[in-house]
Amino acid sequence: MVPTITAFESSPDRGRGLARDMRVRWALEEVGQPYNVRLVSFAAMKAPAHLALNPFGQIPTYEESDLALFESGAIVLHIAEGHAGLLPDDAAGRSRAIAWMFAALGTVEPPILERQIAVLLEHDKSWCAERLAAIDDRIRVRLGELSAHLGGADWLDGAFGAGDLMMVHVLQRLKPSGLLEAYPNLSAYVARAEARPAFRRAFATQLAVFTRSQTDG
Ligand code: GTB
Repeated sequence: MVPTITAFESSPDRGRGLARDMRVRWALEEVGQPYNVRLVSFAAMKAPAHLALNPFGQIPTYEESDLALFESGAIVLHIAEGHAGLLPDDAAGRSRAIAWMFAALGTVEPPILERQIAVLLEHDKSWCAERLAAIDDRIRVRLGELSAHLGGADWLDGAFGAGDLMMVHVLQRLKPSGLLEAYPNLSAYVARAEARPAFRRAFATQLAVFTRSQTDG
């Protein structure tokens, strides 16, 4: 059965691929699984039909037969477990790849999200510059650690996989900050992932949604 995912009807990121449906689209493209997209407005996300899929009223969600999932990490893991291509065949390699998914979401993403909140919602507060500097320090610590682990390798643990997909999507949100540029191997890592045909297809599809939402008014 072709799964259906949800995405913003009109994404606040203006088609830059930063909303979390992008991770799910990318995973589906990597494994060659066709999918449908149901676009939802902000109002629809908070209405009972969507809350039945995601109690927090957010995108993305994933529906396939009688399975409904929310949380981008759980959705990407479900896709990776059901298809070849995003997780290694051996049990230890699979566990390590899942550890990298958790690392992306639980260790690297939180200070990056805090930064975005500070920039978007707290920029007019007297303490914002100080807070931003403290957050940036925390981000630099994580980037330094990640950069040291990656070294000269192409991917985090052998072949490209679900851990890289999640990590790259998390790092992409740092682009406007300029923080990533101090770590050339991480910038190259992100660029390498963005050159993957599956990434490009997923990116183009979500961009087309935004472009259409602008022309349709
Ligand atoms: N932990 C959940 C997951 O990983 O799936 C978080 C899901 C989430 O935050 N979804 C956001 C959402 O639905 C969209 S992606 N927000 C609406 C709401 O909470 O009411 C977050 C996002 C939004 C905007 C940008 N942007 O403009 O750059 C980037 C990312």
